[in-house]
Amino acid sequence: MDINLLRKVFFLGGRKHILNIYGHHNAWSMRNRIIFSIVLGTLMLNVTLGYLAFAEAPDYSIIASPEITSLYQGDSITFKVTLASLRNFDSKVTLRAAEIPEGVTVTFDENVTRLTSEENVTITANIEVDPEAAAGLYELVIEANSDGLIHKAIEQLNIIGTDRIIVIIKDFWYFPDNLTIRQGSEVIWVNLDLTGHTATADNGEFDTDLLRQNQRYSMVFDQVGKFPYFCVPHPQMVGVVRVVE
Ligand SMILES: [Cu+2]
Repeated sequence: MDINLLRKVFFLGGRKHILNIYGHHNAWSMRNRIIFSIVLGTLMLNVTLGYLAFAEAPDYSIIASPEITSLYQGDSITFKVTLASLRNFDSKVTLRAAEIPEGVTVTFDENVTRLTSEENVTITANIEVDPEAAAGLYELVIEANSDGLIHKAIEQLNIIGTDRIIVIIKDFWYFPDNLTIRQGSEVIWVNLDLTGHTATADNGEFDTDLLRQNQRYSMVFDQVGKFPYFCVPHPQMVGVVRVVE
């Protein structure tokens, strides 16, 4: 049998240099062109199917506003959760607070709502903070669920300390590292690490000096303002105390 015929039929041609219209040799064999076409075709098909499966499916969005809510220990406040239909989404949506700090309760005016493309749905959420809840800046995660289609919104919750607030030093960090307190409140830093740490104000307003394990230092903040601080042996450890009226 003619070996050249076999090569043509089964694309075993190897390097068949074809002269193109510019008279240059074309290094691409017919087999490479076919493989390239198949790969490109498959990729485009995948992109198309992916687009149809995800982008075109009805969906919805959720946002919480305002982005950050501040309240005192023992207080309560409301914020808004807005749901919007995308691509004619029309279904029941259930809301819940998925992640909340200890001592905080979140309730919604409506837990279940029907969302249609007619209009956005805005639900009022109520936050209640126990007087014993730890002051600090937290993230509240609000989860919406519609038959397993889940979306989340994050509400920043700043619990303002009103009396005596403990900042734990552990694993080379301050907890909370971002603290707002009412004027005249006391902050106590307690070091739980084996390693010694300090909380030293950038501008010299206070300095705990080196705290050994289980040692503590107390400071009453009488002046309104923002007091960033850091750890002298580990300057990457940083925190801030904000004092409000
Ligand atoms: Cu340190």
